[in-house]
Amino acid sequence: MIYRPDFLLVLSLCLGAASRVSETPTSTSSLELTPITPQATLPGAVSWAENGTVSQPFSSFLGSVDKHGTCQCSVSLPDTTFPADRVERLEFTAYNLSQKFEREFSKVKEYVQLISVYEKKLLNLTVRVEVMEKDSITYTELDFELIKLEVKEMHKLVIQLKENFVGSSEIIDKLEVEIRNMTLLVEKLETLDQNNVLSIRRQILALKNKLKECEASKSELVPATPPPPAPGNCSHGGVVNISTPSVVQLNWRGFSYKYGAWGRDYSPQHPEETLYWVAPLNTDSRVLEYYRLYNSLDNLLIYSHSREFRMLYGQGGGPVAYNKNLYVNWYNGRNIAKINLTTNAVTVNQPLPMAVYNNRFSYANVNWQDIDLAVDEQALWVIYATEDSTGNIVISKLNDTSLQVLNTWVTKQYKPSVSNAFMVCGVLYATRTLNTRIEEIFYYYDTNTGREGNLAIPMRKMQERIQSINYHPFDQKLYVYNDGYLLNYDLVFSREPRQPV
Ligand SMILES: *[C@@H]1O[C@H](CO)[C@@H](O)[C@H](O)[C@H]1NC(C)=O
Ligand SMILES: *[C@@H]1O[C@H](CO)[C@@H](O)[C@H](O)[C@H]1NC(C)=O
Ligand SMILES: *[C@@H]1O[C@H](CO)[C@@H](O)[C@H](O)[C@H]1NC(C)=O
Ligand SMILES: *[C@@H]1O[C@H](CO)[C@@H](O)[C@H](O)[C@H]1NC(C)=O
Ligand SMILES: *[C@@H]1O[C@H](CO)[C@@H](O)[C@H](O)[C@H]1NC(C)=O
Ligand SMILES: *[C@@H]1O[C@H](CO)[C@@H](O)[C@H](O)[C@H]1NC(C)=O
Ligand SMILES: *[C@@H]1O[C@H](CO)[C@@H](O)[C@H](O)[C@H]1NC(C)=O
Ligand SMILES: CC(=O)N[C@H]1CO[C@H](CO)[C@@H](O)[C@@H]1O
Repeated sequence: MIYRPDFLLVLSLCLGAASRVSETPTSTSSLELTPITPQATLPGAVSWAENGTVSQPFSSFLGSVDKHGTCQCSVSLPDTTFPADRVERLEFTAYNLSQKFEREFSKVKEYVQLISVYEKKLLNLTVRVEVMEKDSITYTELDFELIKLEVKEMHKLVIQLKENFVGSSEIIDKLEVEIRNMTLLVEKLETLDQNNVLSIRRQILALKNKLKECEASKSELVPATPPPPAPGNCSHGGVVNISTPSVVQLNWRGFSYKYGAWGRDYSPQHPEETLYWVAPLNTDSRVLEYYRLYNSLDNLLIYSHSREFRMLYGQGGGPVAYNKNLYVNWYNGRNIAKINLTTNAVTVNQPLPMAVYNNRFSYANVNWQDIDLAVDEQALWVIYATEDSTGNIVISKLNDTSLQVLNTWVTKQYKPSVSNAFMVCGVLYATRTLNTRIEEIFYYYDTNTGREGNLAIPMRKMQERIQSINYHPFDQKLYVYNDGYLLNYDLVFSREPRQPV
């Protein structure tokens, strides 16, 4: 290719549309096009002249930017053979640049579309939450205000974003991720509510209404339930009844995590403090690896502001929290580990003397719970069995600092025929399965007196198997893990004090 000496090279990059949206491409182009500025002549320009008659660089240069922001450069070349290859490269660069810009610009357009879709979704969500609120059923415990707040915040964000849209695509990228995150959160909340809490609450409400009707029809015969004793006060006659369950929710790992435990930390110095823990076992029904902490029941209910920890490894659904420590049976042995709930560090790991483990004498229908820890008004306890006890339940009071056994009681109740157990005021209560809907508190052992005996307190349940039971002395509730669902029960105590022996 031979060009005439008076050849005028005009490079025109149509970047006008680009600079309207973003400033970066303009600066990028000026950078990439430096080879045609006078100071930086095309590298090796001299050598193009095949015969050194005129071996000088460009004879003149003109550059201007028109009112559309279009960059125009005019170069007059000396009388010589034109370096076509370099022009081609330049043209490629220009082409590359405009391509790149097209891509960026289309990305930006995509974001605008995405954002308007999110905006619609958010509006929809807000409306739906409002409809749910107007529904005749009351969801007092579910803090819908929180959800609404989040949605509103997202909405505000989207509007701000639209207004300030002339910013760089990097900021838009970040905001887009944030919005996507929040949308996901709200969507997750929504599905969780719809699938679990809301529908089960409806069932429970129907059940409660039926019970109320039933009670009303024989109200003269049923004595009013006595007021509960003061929290931590044990001057009552023990458990005589239990409420119907209130379903708190499905555990955070989902429906397939049927095994596990949950509860509320009890710190005798600060009994009113709220720290809830949820520990679904892995699906092998054995390994306790992950657990979550919530600083309030509201947070637990909407699965928010949790702290998640991993341990290596707990075993079974027997753990309990006491004084901001979690006590668990350590994997594959008779050890009990004490885990600091602030740091998740194992601070003590101590064998429980004589205890059997690994399904030697676990509970009926519940595996890997040979060692079940419990907390009540008086102490940290462990419920287990030994070969010497021939599989009967053994109760030991533990020093919660050192995990040394302080005292031990051997009962006459065979552990594998019990579905679970808990401690209240130094009294062990054991349950058994009557059918798929009803469990029964059928046995007690009082460590204060050494007395044991039978009870017949029916305990309704949502799912077939009670995986674990934990008692909390301050709210006097049971925390039950029922095949993946977290249930709460209120205990009813006898007003007559226990007779000392
Ligand atoms: C144009 O871009 C392609 C790939 O994006 C690259 O391989 C090529 O070297 C570029 N050409 C120039 C002249 O920059
Ligand atoms: C908004 O919600 C209604 C149901 O309430 C649904 O039919 C509709 O598809 C939703 N619209 C969007 C954009 O999600
Ligand atoms: C979005 O969520 C992911 C994972 O949940 C997280 O790593 C990321 O930091 C979040 N981004 C923003 C901007 O919140
Ligand atoms: C427990 O309650 C009983 C009666 O309500 C009261 O007499 C007793 O002093 C209380 N005990 C403690 C330790 O608070
Ligand atoms: C025990 O509690 C249940 C559920 O609240 C109630 O229906 C029943 O009447 C109570 N039984 C006694 C003996 O108080
Ligand atoms: C847990 O560890 C932290 C940090 O070492 C400590 O401040 C806290 O007192 C510990 N908690 C308990 C209950 O021991
Ligand atoms: C529990 O163990 C700690 C540490 O070994 C000890 O200081 C404390 O006195 C023990 N408490 C009881 C009641 O034995
Ligand atoms: C073919 C020819 O004449 N080449 C000459 C071009 O100019 C250079 C430098 O001026 C000479 O070295 C070459 O001999």
